Amino acid sequence: MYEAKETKEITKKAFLVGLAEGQETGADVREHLAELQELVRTLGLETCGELCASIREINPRFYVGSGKAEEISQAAAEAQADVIVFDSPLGPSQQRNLERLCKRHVIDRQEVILDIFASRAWTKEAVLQVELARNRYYLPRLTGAWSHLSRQRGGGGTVVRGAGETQLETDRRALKQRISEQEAELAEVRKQRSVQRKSRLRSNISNAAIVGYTNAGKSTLLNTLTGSEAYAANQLFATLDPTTRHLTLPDKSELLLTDTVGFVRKLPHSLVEAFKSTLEEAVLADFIVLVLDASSPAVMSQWETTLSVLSELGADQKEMLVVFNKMDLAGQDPVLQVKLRSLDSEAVFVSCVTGEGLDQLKQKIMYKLASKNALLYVRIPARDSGAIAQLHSNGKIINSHYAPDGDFYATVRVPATYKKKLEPYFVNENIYTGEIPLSERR
Ligand SMILES: Nc1nc2c(ncn2[C@@H]2O[C@H](COP(=O)(O)OP(=O)(O)OP(=O)(O)O)[C@@H](O)[C@H]2O)c(=O)[nH]1
Ligand SMILES: [Mg+2]
Repeated sequence: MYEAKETKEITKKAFLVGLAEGQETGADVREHLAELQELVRTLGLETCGELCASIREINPRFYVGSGKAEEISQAAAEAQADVIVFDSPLGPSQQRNLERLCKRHVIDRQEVILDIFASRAWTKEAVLQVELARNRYYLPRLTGAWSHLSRQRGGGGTVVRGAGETQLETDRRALKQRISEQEAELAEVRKQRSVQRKSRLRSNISNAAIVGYTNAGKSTLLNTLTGSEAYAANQLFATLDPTTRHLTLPDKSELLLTDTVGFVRKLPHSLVEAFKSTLEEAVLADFIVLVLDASSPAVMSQWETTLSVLSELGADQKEMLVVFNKMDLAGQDPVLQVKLRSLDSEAVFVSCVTGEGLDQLKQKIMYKLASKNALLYVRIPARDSGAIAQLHSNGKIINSHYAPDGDFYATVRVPATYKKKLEPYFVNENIYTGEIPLSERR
């Protein structure tokens, strides 16, 4: 299990606060707190107590009413907590007021997620994206007497919080400066990523993005299908950088599969913004392979979160292939299966551990590809050399030969949108074999 060494020394115990707002029930809050506990554990903190409450409206001073804030303060003191973690997003001044009242660090789910991302970021792009997201989050919080937990940890800390106003002003200016530098650097990275994408698009191979809640098994699925070795582990946000692998299906059709960063409830907006270029993989793919952990008791809300993040990215209308993973753990409970089917009647049930359902998944991918691509057998007359060149750049030639009279025969896979252009040359369309039929050979 992962442990953030630096954090362990500073903070050991976390007191969690979950609030039912609007239509949320007590069960919802407990589900959210169970996940928050997992997130906090990922940071190396142990949970020493928790408090659930429901609130009718958000109090501008403490987020909760002052009586409830007092209650939280006492309970955290009794539990000897080092830090209080709210599942709800706290504004900068609410956070400050709570810290003064409780005399402890007070953070929210968003900051926990930002810190996990910071501890996971290895590549230049991921480090840059996380630091930018953190700095944007910290800018309005750069004030007050409490030297901040995360700042002490020093992950993305570029500015040391000073004691007086003047120091504070200097810090703010420096942080703003750093943010605009990072924005410029990230714009450069985005440019490079779009060049890579263009070359992938030019390759005429369909693209699919694997998306889903964190820990659903996305990287494992990529590895199982393509035999690659992307990092997969039983931890939250194991993957921050997209990995693309080539998949050849039993019918010889091909696909580029990209594994992406996982989603979570209340993914901080600054992170979604900063990770846009990574998350755009989902927007730009031909279709989405949406993976869900069927064994998780929270599978329904994970489904909703995944769809809402996709909609925030503008990718909720994309074609999707829904995959319920970890069926070895979920078992054969018919009630669960009906519940999952109700989310998507076309969904595939798989287990990356036992291999169950993977053949069916490949079948479905093949059907998807067949609807996007056309497999054609064409004859291009010898005099039409321009058309032959175009065929090479727009499609994938599976096999070909020149007849004695110089005519060019080929079995090609082309994007469905290009098929019309080849109509004058059709010998046969929608053939399902890479072989040129004998009857057509001269
Ligand atoms: N039992 C079981 N475990 C699985 C299955 N698929 C994946 N896992 C495990 O689930 C954990 C998470 O898998 P990952 O592939 O890292 O999940 P991910 O969706 O890529 O997670 P992030 O990158 O953190 O978003 C790992 O410990 C896997 O071994 C499965 O079908 N059955
Ligand atoms: Mg992963």
